[in-house]
Amino acid sequence: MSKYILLSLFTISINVFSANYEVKMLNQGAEGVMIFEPAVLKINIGDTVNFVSTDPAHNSASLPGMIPQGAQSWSSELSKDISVTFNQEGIYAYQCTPHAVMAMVGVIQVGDSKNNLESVKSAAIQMESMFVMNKERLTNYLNQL
Ligand SMILES: [Cu+2]
Repeated sequence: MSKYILLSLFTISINVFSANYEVKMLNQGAEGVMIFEPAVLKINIGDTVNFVSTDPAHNSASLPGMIPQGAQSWSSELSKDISVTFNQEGIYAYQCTPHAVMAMVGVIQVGDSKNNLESVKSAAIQMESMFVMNKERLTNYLNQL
């Protein structure tokens, strides 16, 4: 019996301390078109982000070289939700693959570490050279971290 209670308490404490966030994939958001909302998130290690296909024809995919070393990448199918749990701290940048040139991107900071922020920022400048609109959106997002 006491073992069971301990196990229950442990399970409850996990639920209490890990949070769930929702990021919508939108054609039109409060801050522009082809946009994630919210596009900038700060979360704790172990938290989960649900990328929700609010409008169709979008996805969420981590950007190679713009996530912490050794971190798990992700890529959802078009028009499908994806749930990502972040177990490694650092800065993560992601895109909507079909609308990357329109700067449909987002950033997530997991925990307090900004160890890879500078490398993500330089990769962002490279990436922004191919944006046809919202050219500084990614840098603006990173500057909010
Ligand atoms: Cu999109």
